[in-house]
Amino acid sequence: MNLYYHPVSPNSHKVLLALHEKGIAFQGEVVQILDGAALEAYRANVNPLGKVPFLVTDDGQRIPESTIILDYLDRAFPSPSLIPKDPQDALRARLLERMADLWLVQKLALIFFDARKPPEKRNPDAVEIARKQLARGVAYLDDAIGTRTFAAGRELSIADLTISAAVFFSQVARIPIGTHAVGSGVAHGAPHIQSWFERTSRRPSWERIRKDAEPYLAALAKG
Ligand SMILES: N[C@@H](CCC(=O)N[C@@H](CS)C(=O)NCC(=O)O)C(=O)O
Repeated sequence: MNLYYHPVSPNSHKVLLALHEKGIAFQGEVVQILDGAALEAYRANVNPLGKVPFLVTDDGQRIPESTIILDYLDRAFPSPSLIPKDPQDALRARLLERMADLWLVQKLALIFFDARKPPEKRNPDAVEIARKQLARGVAYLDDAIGTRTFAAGRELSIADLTISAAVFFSQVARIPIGTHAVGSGVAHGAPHIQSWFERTSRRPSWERIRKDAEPYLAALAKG
């Protein structure tokens, strides 16, 4: 099984967390998504959508979309399950996973990539809307997590994977979700997310991801 990914990409982190938590052996293929020529070669030769993560299974299935890859992995490698057996908990896990993707990861990505553009190509209106929606998403998830050990159900689930990937990326993007203000003029503390993330990010799966990301984070910090 081959996973095309980038070590700082939150959508890749969701999938890497699932692979590590389940102890699945795989071949990791880093795609340099910030290098235009490398990304174009990947789009032409591997994944016509030009996005990571992208999974190629041993029986030849080619699966884009991180959430669908999580679904595939949970069916193909059921133990430990990352989608709760209890239907209500499963619904909650899927809901919080979607909320973290749509309201956190996607808004953070918009803000992050806008800031990397030359000033004349930036879109301050879109960034302002994204910041406000990000703050709403953070408030929703902070309330949903409350004092729970895991975001949904009694065990780690896809909700924990995607929310923690979003929080890690918020630190990379320097819009940290936690006790800091999120967005311009939209101060929002997230004490529940912060204490949950402190615990969740101590898992060995996160330690592996942080180690893999280190050189890329150092390069990003240099600009
Ligand atoms: N909805 C997709 C989004 C994938 C995505 O946007 N991946 C980013 C990295 S986190 C990417 O490949 N960016 C490269 C680009 O857009 O050029 C998923 O969940 O897998």
